[in-house]
Amino acid sequence: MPPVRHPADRPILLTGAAGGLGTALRPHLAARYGALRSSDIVPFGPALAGEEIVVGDLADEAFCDRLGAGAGALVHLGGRSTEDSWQVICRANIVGCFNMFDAARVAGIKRVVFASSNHAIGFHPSSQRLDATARQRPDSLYGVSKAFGEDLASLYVDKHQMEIACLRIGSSFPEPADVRQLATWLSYDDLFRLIVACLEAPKLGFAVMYGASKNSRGWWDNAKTPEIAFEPKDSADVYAHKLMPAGDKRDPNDPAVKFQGGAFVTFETKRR
Ligand code: NAI
Ligand code: 15L
Repeated sequence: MPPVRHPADRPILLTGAAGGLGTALRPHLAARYGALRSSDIVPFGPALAGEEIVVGDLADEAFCDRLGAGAGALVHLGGRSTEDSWQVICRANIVGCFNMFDAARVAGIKRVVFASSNHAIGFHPSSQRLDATARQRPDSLYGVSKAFGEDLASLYVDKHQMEIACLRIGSSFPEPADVRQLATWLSYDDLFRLIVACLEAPKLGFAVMYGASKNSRGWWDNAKTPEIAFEPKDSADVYAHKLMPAGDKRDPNDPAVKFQGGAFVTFETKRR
C-alpha cells in the first residue's frame, strides 16, 4: 500500500517509541504515513526509512516544544506504564502529558491520540459493561494520571479546538498472559488498526475509546464513539483453553478478580 499522507502532510510524532507498544507500532506507522518522528527518554534505533529519532525527557518543557515543532499529529504513548510512586508518576505522566499536549498546541498539531488506560476506570466491577460515558474510577496513582490526561484532553479540545482520542487500552501484549486478559487483551495488529482509525477519522472532537480486541469475555462497548471506525479483527478467545484448561478457577471475591483493573486495585500508594 502506498504511504497515506496525514491531512496535515507533516510527520506523525510518536512518544514512548522505545517501549513495547512503540516498538510494535513504529514500522507500521512509518510504512503507512511515510514520515515518522519517534521519541523516547532512552536511546533506541536504528531509524527506519522515513523515521527521525529524537531522545529526551517529556518532563522537560523545552524538549517537548522542540519535539512538537513541525509535526502533523501526535501519538502520545510516553510515560510510566504501570503503578509507581507519586513522584515518578507525577513527573512522567502528569508533567510529561501536560508538556506534550501543550507543545502540540503551540506547534499547531490538531489531532492527538493519547494512550490512556483501563486503569482510569479500573475500580468498576468486572460484572459491569462500560461505554464511553462511564465515569472515571481510577484504581491507582497510575490510573489517576491517565484520568488527568483524559481531562486535559477534554480541556484542549474545548479551549483550543484540538481533536483528541483517549484510548482506554486494556492489555496490549503479543499474547494474553492470564485469565483477566481474556477480557482485556488488545493485539498489536488491532492496536495499529485503532490508531489508524483515530488518525484518519474525518472528524473528531473529544473521544473516549476502549482498546480491546474482539474478546467474547470483554467488558467494554465503543458504540457511543461512532466517529472512530475501529473494527477489531483478533480475539483472546483462542487462548482460553491454554489459560484456563479447567475453566475459570479464580476466587470471585479476590479484589484482583472483582474489579476491572485487576491487581492494580491492591497496589500500595507510595509517595516516593
Ligand atoms: P512501556 O513502558 O514499554 O513504554 C513506555 C515508554 O515511555 C518507555 O520506552 C519509556 O522509556 C518511555 N518514557 C517513560 N518516561 C518517559 C519520559 N519522562 N520521557 C520520555 N519517555 C518516557 O509501555 P507500553 O506498554 O509500550 O505502553 C505505552 C503507553 O500505553 C503507556 O503510556 C502506557 O501507560 C499505555 N498503556 C499500555 C498498555 C499495555 O497493555 N501495553 C495498557 C494501557 C495503557
Ligand atoms: C496498563 O495500563 C499497563 O500499561 C500494562 O502494562 C498492563 O498492566 C495493562 O494496563 C493491563 O491492565 O493489563
